[in-house]
Amino acid sequence: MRIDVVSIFPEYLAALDLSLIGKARQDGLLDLNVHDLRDFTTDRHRTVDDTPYGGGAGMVMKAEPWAQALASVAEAGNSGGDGGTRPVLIVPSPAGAVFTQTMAYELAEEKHLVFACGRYEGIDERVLEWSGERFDVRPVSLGDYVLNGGEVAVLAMVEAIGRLVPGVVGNPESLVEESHSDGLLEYPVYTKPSSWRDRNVPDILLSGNHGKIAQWRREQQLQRTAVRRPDLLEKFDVSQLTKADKAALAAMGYDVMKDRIQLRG
Ligand code: 6GU
Repeated sequence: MRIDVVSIFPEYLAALDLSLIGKARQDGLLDLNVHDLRDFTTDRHRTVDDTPYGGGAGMVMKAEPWAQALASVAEAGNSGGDGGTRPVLIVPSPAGAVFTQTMAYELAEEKHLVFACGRYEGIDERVLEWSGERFDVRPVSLGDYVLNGGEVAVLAMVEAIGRLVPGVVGNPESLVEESHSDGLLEYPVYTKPSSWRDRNVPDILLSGNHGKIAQWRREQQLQRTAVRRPDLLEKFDVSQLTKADKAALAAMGYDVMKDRIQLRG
């Protein structure tokens, strides 16, 4: 997979040299390129922003440096020259659609992702319109809070997407049993020693009874999701529930209806 990131703070993205994603780059699984937006300006001051039309606080990112940068990375990614599938342009913004694990899975299938990191009050809207001619444009948000720019969001998204690219995570089994992969939060985990500061690992995990352990973990997932993320439980696919799951949910005060799970009362 090829990934291009355009930012006025390319140093922010240095963390992508580290750990799993850094290794994937070294191994040639991820072809990650970070570009400085200012390299696409033509004035002496390398200007990337200006005052907003209509007035108001802050500055807006100018269109032309973005057009130059995006045209350049679109061209660089089109090495086949066959005009195949359009690259996806991800525009991090608190005004975007919320980034989810499902979105990460979909984006992990793409050949070429481009991230356009806005700063200040955002990028001139005409850039997004213009980009639609050569990119599949997706404004994406991490959640309902405000960051100063897209860079930190890109670190999160590249990590979430990159780890799903085949070969990046050494043991693909570890992708199967993790939070959100099946719509539930992960069960709690423990390691040695079995007794630590008067706290013991649950007996069941020391029992060697793998059927019972699997059942306990599933119950923990349901319970944890009910307490921490009732919104996830309420949109959970009921057809994925076993008889034992339904019994566990009933014991926690949930009614399993035909098409959804609902808190009793
Ligand atoms: Cl993707 N960008 C910015 N600037 N702020 C955010 C965000 C993204 N997601 C949540 N807040």
